Amino acid sequence: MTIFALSSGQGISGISVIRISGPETKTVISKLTNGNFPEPRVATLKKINKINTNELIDEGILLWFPGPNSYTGEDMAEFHVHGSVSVVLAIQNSISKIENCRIAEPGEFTKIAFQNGKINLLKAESISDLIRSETEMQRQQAIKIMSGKNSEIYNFWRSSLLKILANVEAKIDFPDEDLPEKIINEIHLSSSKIKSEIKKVLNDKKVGEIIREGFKIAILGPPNAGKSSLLNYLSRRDAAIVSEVAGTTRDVIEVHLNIDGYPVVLSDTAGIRESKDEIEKKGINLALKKAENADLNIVVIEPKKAYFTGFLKGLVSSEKTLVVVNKSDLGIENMLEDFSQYNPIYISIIKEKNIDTLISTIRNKLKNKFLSNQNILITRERHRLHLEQCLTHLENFENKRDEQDFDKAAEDLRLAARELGKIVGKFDVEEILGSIFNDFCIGK
Ligand SMILES: Nc1nc2c(ncn2[C@@H]2O[C@H](COP(=O)(O)OP(=O)(O)OP(=O)(O)O)[C@@H](O)[C@H]2O)c(=O)[nH]1
Ligand SMILES: [Mg+2]
Repeated sequence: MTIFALSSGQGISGISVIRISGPETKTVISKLTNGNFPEPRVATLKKINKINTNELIDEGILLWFPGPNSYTGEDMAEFHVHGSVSVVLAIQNSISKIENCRIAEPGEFTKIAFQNGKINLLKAESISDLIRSETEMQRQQAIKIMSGKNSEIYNFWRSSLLKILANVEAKIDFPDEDLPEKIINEIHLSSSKIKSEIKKVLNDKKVGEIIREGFKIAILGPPNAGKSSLLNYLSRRDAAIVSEVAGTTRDVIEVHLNIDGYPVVLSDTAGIRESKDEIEKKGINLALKKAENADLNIVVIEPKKAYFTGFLKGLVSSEKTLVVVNKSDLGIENMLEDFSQYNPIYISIIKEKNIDTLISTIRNKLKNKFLSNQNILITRERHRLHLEQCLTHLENFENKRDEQDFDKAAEDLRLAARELGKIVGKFDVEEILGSIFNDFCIGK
């Protein structure tokens, strides 16, 4: 099957790139262009016609990459045309009329590259991360994995385990020959060394995942305290409706921010109160869920209602909560409760007072959260699960010290090595392929 897709962004742009990969690539080129077939990897200016006619669609650059020296390993081509919706549609329409040509699924080019051994799974994932990266930190993390740093370490652990396995298997194959004491000691030493290295990587406060997904901050509090005003102020746009009506926000409103290079996902939520309104109740439930999953909760209240009840009372005693008293312009002298225990930050969004203190407090929390002295960072839950599984198998292995258990111990090692292989894509990959490539964009 030959696949094609718009690989550059949707909509109007200077240039659009349509990519083709598969055995019919040559046919596509011959049917859409006239004249000499282009030289491999040489940008060639071509008139691009509607299929089987001389009706011109556009003029553009054609690149021809014969396989296997291409991104996917198959024959590939790229049409660089004017970035117009109608030009792209006309070209795609013409290609789709050729037999065995169809539009690509999300991530399909990269999936083929992986299947043809051009890249490993970690690299495929990091390509997706790089495309999605919004901040410098996310870009650096993706490029580090893309260049193979993590793969090297996982592969090294895996090959060390396979070496141990070879020794254990030797014992099974030649049971009469005693393994020298030295080798048995080495086996245990090297397996426990790998175990402690994996443990160290797992004990990472999820920094890699937070970099990839963004540090999640939820704004919560009673209605009308100024939560939406705060979201708008921090994101420098009117993302949420602000009004003096209590209960304005119902849905969760999410904005992506870049604070000093740190990726942040900021959520504004419905004001929390007892409500009989079905829609408002749903909004409040969403707010509670956001609070649970957030890395930091900012609880906003106003001076005239400066007390916490119910859910908020529990939330403010949590370590991941920052208490903010907004509307300080209305006076904080008459606040009912002594708030010093919460270490609140007093701000006024309308008068733009003290918000810099709030921002620098958030900044410090971010700095601490993103601090890591790890050599490699886990960027996805998938990797974490495989590493945890690997540890379990290694522990099982270490618990089998008797000679008669050697064949079972060998199986534990095999399973442990397989878990590491799954991260890089060396074993049983079919079932995990779908879940990885599905969240790519089309054309990559
Ligand atoms: N005086 C004063 N009013 C403010 C300040 N910040 C926000 N307000 C006003 O407070 C009202 C409520 O603001 P919102 O941002 O909509 O409050 P909210 O917490 O999102 O409210 P809900 O969505 O209903 O839960 C609006 O009329 C704002 O203009 C402030 O610093 N001082
Ligand atoms: Mg609101």
